[in-house]
Amino acid sequence: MKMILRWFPFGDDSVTLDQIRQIPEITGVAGCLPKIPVGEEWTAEDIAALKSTVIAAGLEMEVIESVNIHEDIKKGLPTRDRYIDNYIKTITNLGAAGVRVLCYNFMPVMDWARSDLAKPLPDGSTAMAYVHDEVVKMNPDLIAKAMAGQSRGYSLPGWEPERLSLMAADIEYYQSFTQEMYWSNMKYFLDAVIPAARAANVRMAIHPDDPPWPLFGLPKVITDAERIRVFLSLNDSPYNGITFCTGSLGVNGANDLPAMLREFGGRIHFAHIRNVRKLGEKDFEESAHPTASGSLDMFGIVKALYESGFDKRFTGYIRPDHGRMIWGERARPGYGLYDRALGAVYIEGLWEAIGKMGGHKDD
Ligand code: DNO
Repeated sequence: MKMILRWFPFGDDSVTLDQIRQIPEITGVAGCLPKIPVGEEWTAEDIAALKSTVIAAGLEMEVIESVNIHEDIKKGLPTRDRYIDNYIKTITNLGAAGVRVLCYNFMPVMDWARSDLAKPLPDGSTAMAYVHDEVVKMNPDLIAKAMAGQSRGYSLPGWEPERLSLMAADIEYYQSFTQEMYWSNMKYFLDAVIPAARAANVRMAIHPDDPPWPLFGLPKVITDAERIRVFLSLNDSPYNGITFCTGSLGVNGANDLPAMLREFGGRIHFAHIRNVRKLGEKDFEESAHPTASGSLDMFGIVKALYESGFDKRFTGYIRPDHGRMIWGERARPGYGLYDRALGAVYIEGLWEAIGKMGGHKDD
């Protein structure tokens, strides 16, 4: 297993690589290049600049997050081929730079959504929260403004300015879309990029939709076991896999996360491990990582991940996910240092205990 942390380069993160390196047992970061416009190639030079910064700090960069997919690909427009070509070049360049996993999403229009990026909790910390009725009452413009206004000046992944200006028109566009049309555009994308991913030895790992239910009439993709089954069958290659995000999938009470981990084990290339406190059927706040802090059984989840052979088949990249803001930290919402560091060490503790208690049946 390799524990890593998400990090945003070139001055766009309050957390430094030197700080990350001092978190016990952290081996590297999940890097990103949010300044490259969606749809453009990540050149070998761009990637080399990012990688050399990370390596110089004594960390690895074997995982990349958020090579975002141009909306024309999701919409299936004739212009998609140009953007798919760029995506293939990016995958090839990432593979050549030693990147082994690419975490991306196929959510229409926007990445994750929250109604509050800094909800005060009783212990004096703040956390991101989602109240469904509030989100549906807000039009997308208002959400975008609220997300930007609460982000303390940091860019939020998936909420890049060039996407926001087109948001209302894009949402309108998808109203006539069926789920089948969306699957078919996804298959077209996968069939084009997966052979390149195999050639470059980069495992593609799609991130679940967050939240995992319909919003603004947009199609949904990765929300539950049934849809993950469909997704994996669109292209059967082991290079077509998933990022298992417990916080995203876990707010849907019908999702049995340990059962899903056991079923999809061989196709899970990256794990985002975090807890959530469910406050209603579609309302939640992002709690601290331990089981007792939220609604998910983190022990059961990590045990199922361990027993699925996560780090036996392949490297087993894990990162703690969004943390609360604690100890007065001011950082990009969800991506401060302290609570994520606590999360990392908690997950490492579970991992060690599960291993020592028996771990793999064939050990
Ligand atoms: C949220 C992250 C996501 C993820 C993207 C991948 O915290 O897990 O932003 O990186 O969906 O494209």
